[in-house]
Order: sequence, then C-alpha cells, then structure tokens
Amino acid sequence: MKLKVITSNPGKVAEYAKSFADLGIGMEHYRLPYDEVQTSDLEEVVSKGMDEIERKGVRDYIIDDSGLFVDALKGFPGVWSAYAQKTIGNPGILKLMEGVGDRGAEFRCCIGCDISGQRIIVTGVCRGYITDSERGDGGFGFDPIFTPDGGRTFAEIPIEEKNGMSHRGNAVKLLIEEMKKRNLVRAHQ
Ligand code: ITT
Repeated sequence: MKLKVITSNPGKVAEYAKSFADLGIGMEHYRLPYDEVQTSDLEEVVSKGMDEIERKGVRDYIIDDSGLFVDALKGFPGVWSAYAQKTIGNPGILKLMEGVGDRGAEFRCCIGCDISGQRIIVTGVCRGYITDSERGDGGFGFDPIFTPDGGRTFAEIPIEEKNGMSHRGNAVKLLIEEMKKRNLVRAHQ
C-alpha cells in the first residue's frame, strides 16, 4: 500500500518514508496546494485542509501541519512558523532569543491521514530548547536551532533517531496505534 504525502516539504516525506518502511506502507511525495486556514489551532488547519483535498477527489494520503512554539516568545512562531522560517529564518529567531535565559520550546505536529476511506487526526509534541547558534547540516527548517535535551540539535542527529523522539515521530506512533485498532494495518507489525 502507498500513501501520498501532500506537502511542499521533501524533509517531511523522508521522515514518513522511514517511519512507515517497517509496516510495508510506501510514501509518495504528492504536490497539491491546499488552503491553510488562519487559526491558532493546528488540528483545525489539518481538518479543513482534509475537507478541501477530499473535495478534489484525492484519497489515501497524509498531511501535516507543524510548528515551533517558543516559551519565552509566548508561543511564537507557532502557527506562523512557515512564514517566520521564510522571512526572519533561524537567525531571526536566535536574534529574538538573544540574552533570554528561558530557552524552553516545543515542536508540535498534527497529522491528518485518510486511509481506506477513514480519517485519523493525531498530534505529537516534543519538548526541548532553543540553542544559542545554528548547528548541524541535517534535517530542515528549525532543526539547527532546536535540541531535545540540551545536547545535539535535530540537525545533528540521524533521521531514525529524530523520528524516535520528535513531534512528528510521536504523532506517527499515535497514528500507527489508531491504524492497528481499526485493523487498517496488521496488528502484529
Ligand atoms: P507543508 O505545509 O507544505 O507541508 P511546510 O514546510 O510549510 O510544508 P508546516 O507549515 O507544517 O510545513 O511547517 C511550518 C514550519 O515549521 C516550516 O518552516 C517547517 O520547515 C518547520 N518545521 C516543521 N516540522 C519541522 C521539523 O520536524 N523540524 C524543523 N522544522 C520543522
């Protein structure tokens, strides 16, 4: 079985491909623009996006809406993460955090999956810290400035290891549990 990963971000596709390889579910990068409604709720963005994708007749897919929520910035960039990444980028976030002692932050990822005519929406979180400088060449987006434990950044750790602890990896675990409960994948896998 194959699921389409509807996204403009190839980094997400690579992470899903690794996470689902053991279940025998392949991932195909599928580009289909859809509206991301302006709301502070990731799940609402995902569920409205799924309504639109389904109206276009597309089935068996995954979308995800993610964001980085920085404690000292009252949750910014949060739902505006894609815009912040494109405009001020990681240097801009580090600048806003200059001299700030509280480095706490969390990544959140809401996944919407349509599989065999059923809809599943789950959210995963990963807490960590904003670094003082960018580190690492791997990953994408905010990975070079986020560390889950104060050590290596997400851009410095291999994709399998990131999946084992990340917001997206945690959401995927919930998604797979739900797929098993509904007998959409074999329970022994
Ligand atoms: P699509 O909406 O087309 O899927 P996107 O990259 O715009 O792609 P999001 O809106 O979900 O995805 O992501 C908001 C921003 O957060 C964006 O700049 C991402 O690069 C970044 N981001 C999401 N997940 C991330 C992760 O695991 N590590 C680092 N940055 C991440």
